Amino acid sequence: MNNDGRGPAWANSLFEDNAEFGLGIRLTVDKHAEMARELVQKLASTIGDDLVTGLLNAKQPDEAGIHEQRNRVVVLKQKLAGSKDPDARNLLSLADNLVRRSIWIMGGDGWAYDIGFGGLDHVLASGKNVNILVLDTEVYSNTGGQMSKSTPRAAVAKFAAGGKPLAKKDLGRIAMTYGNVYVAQVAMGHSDLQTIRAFLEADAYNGPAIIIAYSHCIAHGIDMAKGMVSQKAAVDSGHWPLYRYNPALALDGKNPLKLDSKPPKIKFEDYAYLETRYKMLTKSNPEEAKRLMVLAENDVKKRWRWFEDAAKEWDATTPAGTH
Ligand SMILES: Cc1ncc(C[n+]2csc(CCOP(=O)(O)OP(=O)(O)O)c2C)c(N)n1
Repeated sequence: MNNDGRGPAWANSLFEDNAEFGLGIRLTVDKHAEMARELVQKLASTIGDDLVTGLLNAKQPDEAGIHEQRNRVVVLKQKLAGSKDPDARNLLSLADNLVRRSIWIMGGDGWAYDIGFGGLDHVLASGKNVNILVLDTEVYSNTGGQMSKSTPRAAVAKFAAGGKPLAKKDLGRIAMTYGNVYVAQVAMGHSDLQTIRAFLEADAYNGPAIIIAYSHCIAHGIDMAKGMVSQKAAVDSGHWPLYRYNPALALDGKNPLKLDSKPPKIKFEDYAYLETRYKMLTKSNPEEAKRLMVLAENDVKKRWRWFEDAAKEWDATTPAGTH
């Protein structure tokens, strides 16, 4: 909370309806804002033309714009205070909704990739202005490290004691296929600047946005005091490409995809074997560890090539970014 008593309001529902719950809050806020705008118009003679115009046409892309709108709402409330008119009283209770609100939906990979994926997909396809943050630990952490669809090939997890045989699901690429969804992949330990950029862009984007954040975890079998070292190695190996896909750029005929990390400079295994989740298979089943590591390295190369190509080539006639 800041000195004015303002800050994020938090609510949580169930694991399986997290995305839908957040969408419901978005729809409610939008409806209240619409009702407030109608009342502002209805009460224009009491409120005064200048304030009505200011309130209804306010651009609020950033903090400065939001601050100005908050000041207008203060003046509006002063004008309405004490009125017995039911419309004025109604507007008083709705007026705060005239200030833009960001809605953030947060959860882990078990939620986003698996159990809550149907809901997440529905919310992405809604076109509504919500932001989604996936804290991707590549396992179900809270319940003790079970495999999710985000677990990379060759990593050992509960239900994948012999090493995960299949490649990691690529949630970012799935989201990108919609064309009107802002998508970013970030790793604070590699670039805090790129992370901040992604958050600001996601928030400013008028539509659904999803940020997938590499989240080191005790279940990886690492020294948690050195989590940022793992984050950096994940990016340097190409396992975790940093990128931002902003459909707003496509509307200007530009390539919406920006690859923010450099080509792999260490091998995938140089990153993976920093972590017990990969290393333990070399002890329990060295042959299988070798076999899976070759396939995992190939997963990384293939994914990297896809991102590199997509960031270079852009067909400006593709009508992405429309919603
Ligand atoms: C529908 C449902 N299934 C299972 C659970 C049990 N559960 C609680 S937390 C959790 C793991 C969550 O994993 P993830 O989404 O990756 O988040 P993390 O713990 O990694 O932050 C599970 C399976 C639940 N609460 N609801």
